[in-house]
Amino acid sequence: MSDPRTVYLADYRPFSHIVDRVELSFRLDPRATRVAARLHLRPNPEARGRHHLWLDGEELRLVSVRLDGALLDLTPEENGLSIPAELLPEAPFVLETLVEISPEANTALEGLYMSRGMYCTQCEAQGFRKITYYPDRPDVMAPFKVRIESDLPVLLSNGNPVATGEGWAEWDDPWPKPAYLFALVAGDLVAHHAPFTTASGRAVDLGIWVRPGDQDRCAYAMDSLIRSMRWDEEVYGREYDLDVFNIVAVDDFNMGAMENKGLNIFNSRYVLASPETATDEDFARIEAIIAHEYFHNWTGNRITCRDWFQLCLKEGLTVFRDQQFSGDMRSAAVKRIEDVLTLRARQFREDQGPLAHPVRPESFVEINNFYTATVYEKGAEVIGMLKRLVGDDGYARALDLYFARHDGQAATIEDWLKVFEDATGRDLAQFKRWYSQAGTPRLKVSDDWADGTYTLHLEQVNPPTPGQDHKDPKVIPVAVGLLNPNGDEVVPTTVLELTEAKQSFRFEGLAAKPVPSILRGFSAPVVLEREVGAGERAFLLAHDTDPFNKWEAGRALAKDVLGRMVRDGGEPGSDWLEALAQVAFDESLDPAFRALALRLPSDDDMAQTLQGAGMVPDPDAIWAVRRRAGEALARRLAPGLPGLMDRLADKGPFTPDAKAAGRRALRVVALQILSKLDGGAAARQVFAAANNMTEEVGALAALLDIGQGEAEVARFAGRWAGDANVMDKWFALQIALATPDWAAAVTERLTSHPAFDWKNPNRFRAVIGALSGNHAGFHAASGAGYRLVADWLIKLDPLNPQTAARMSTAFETWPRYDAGRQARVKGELQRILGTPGLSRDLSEMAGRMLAAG
Ligand code: B3K
Ligand code: ZN
Repeated sequence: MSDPRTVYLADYRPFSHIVDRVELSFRLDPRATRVAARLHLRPNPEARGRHHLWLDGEELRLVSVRLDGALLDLTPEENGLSIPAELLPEAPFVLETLVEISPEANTALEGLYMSRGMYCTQCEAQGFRKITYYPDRPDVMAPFKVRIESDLPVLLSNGNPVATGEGWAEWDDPWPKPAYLFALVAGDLVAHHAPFTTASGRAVDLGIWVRPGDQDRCAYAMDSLIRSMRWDEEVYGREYDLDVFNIVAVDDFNMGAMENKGLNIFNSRYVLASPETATDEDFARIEAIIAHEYFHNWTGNRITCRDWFQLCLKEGLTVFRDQQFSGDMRSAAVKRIEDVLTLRARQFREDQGPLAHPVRPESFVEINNFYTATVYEKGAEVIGMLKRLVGDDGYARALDLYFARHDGQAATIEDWLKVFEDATGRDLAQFKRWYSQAGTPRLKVSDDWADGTYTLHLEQVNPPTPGQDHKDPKVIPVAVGLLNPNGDEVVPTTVLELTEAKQSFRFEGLAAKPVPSILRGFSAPVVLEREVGAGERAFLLAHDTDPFNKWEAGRALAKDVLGRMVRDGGEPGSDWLEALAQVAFDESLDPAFRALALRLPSDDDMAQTLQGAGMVPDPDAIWAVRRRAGEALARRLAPGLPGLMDRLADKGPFTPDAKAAGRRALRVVALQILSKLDGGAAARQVFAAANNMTEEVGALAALLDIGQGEAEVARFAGRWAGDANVMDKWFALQIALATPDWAAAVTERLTSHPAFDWKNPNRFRAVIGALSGNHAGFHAASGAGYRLVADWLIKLDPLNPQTAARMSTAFETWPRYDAGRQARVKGELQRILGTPGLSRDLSEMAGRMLAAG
């Protein structure tokens, strides 16, 4: 799809000028904030020849422009200001602009906006142009000085504080940065402080800034920050580089958090936590996101991206780093399983539909639409493969070279791969296809056995994706181990490198035909296709020494069982039930692992799996089968569950660590299984006795899942009415667990609840996102789910196009389903596309999704 506003990677040109430094001065006012900018500029020798100067700018009221002190008479264009070449000196010069903006009217939450009386900014990717005229592109890097004038007590910006007085503050960021990392915050805030001393002895004042009253919910985020800083020193040799590091929590935010230099801004739900209000999942997410944004200081800020097509350079790497960190802080095996669950649920889903795109896209209309699971999660997987191929030492050498060679630069994927080539001597030309070819490869495996030789035949199939019909074979690292029929490992993990469409690998000198454990640790982001019987899966679930593949065997078994029930009816076989019972009550296994093993594949995962097998998934049938399988599992496990729950109950005071969280996770899974048979008795007890949010919300979910819990829903709302982050859970849960026929109606009822503040992105996501996530409810054959989501996207779009576009991915799976559902989705997408004044964001998304049919 080509739009007149399409931007292409191939069109990259260096900027005409160099910005040596930037001085900004803000006089804050809700309706008329004045922004004065002094840009110290000179022609860029790399751009060759004389050029005009283009400054991006949107929704700005230009008051004046001066060049070396002289007023210029210029009329801005809709999206920027052009200063003709003949007016520009060939020597360094100073350009001063004065503009006026209205933070209060900014509902898009991009640029400078207000959230409950506080000023804050979000500039990535292209929000700085809504603050002042500037070359808003990541390859233009400069040091910034900022002065803020306001009556509000706390005034923050990037870098180090320089001076402050009654009604003003000045900040200085010595590190050259692109405009997308600019940040400003002003508000009535209080800080939770802690000191940190870097490995080389720099004293850093850490501050987490929140609304008065929230300061006692910052301890976990602060602890996570300190551990992240230490870890980056120890594992990557990266130290922090300013005197202060500030984090601010805001309630209205389009995403999770933002890595602005020295001043990270966070969605409050990823900062504030106490045992009573945050689930263990929340604690883990806070730890991961605090780490992620902190790690960006080196992978993103010190080394940034040359252009937005290189987004995975910072995001894939930073996700990879935060996953390593969480693996080190918690159980690496459990973390890997969770990451693969997310990858399949979000990225494989994206890759199988109309929105599939390469890790490094080659064109876009709205860059905000490319902050995707492919860029982030698949981007991280690609780095994991690279590490596996060059080894841990090679990876460490390549990273050292990356930091040494590119510090202070705006780099590309070519630069990134070159440091691996230079550090390890390996040719990565073929590997680079992982960045340019979209789609999830399918890895077909068969084997044979003769005379002590076992042979694995591997074949990769790279299915076509939008705009990419033909694909060349990739380098796929396939980690394999072999087990003896008695369960001993005869060949420990070895990495086979599949580089051609088809290759065979031989293992010689074996006494008996082994059982292969393939794709250990999920060594590549592919779909493994191999005919395996239930017996072999159960064997691997019991004996595999690779924890990922142990879990995967149980997962595959569950999918086989559910898939067969959808196709042929019937009840789950005893192989599966017995295998799960073994795991559930095996006290030698980590409770967190057991909890994961007992979780059934989601409806959406089943739909994806059936689609992959060439079937048209029926959402109602999947829903019904999943319930029946859950009940069969409950009948098998029930006798042991109350005892298991007793053994898992917290003995001492609450701690958020992985071990305690794992016990609670298994306890809640056990409760949810038991509730299918006991009419909710145990869940009511747990709900009443809970001293932590994990069990409170886990028990509520157990009740809602069996169509009960009316009293608990009311009690929960009464208790938490004043806490927006907790109330988001209340909204989401009721919709997520509504039965298919009722999901749209429950959503509709909740959208007229007085606390449904649809302009708040968290609340909008909690409600509308929960409906899109209720597979059978969203895909109800009547089309009621589709219609309701489309109505709300159309309503949100004029105010907040970014969040509307992001949530439109609810529709991305439509080609999977039957003709009736397809027609209904297409109708809704056409209705969205036909809405007058639709944003560039949402029209690009709707257009791409429709192009599939
Ligand atoms: N870099 C930001 C995401 C910005 C999204 C802009 N639409 C947060 C992160 O990835 O850390
Ligand atoms: Zn990031």
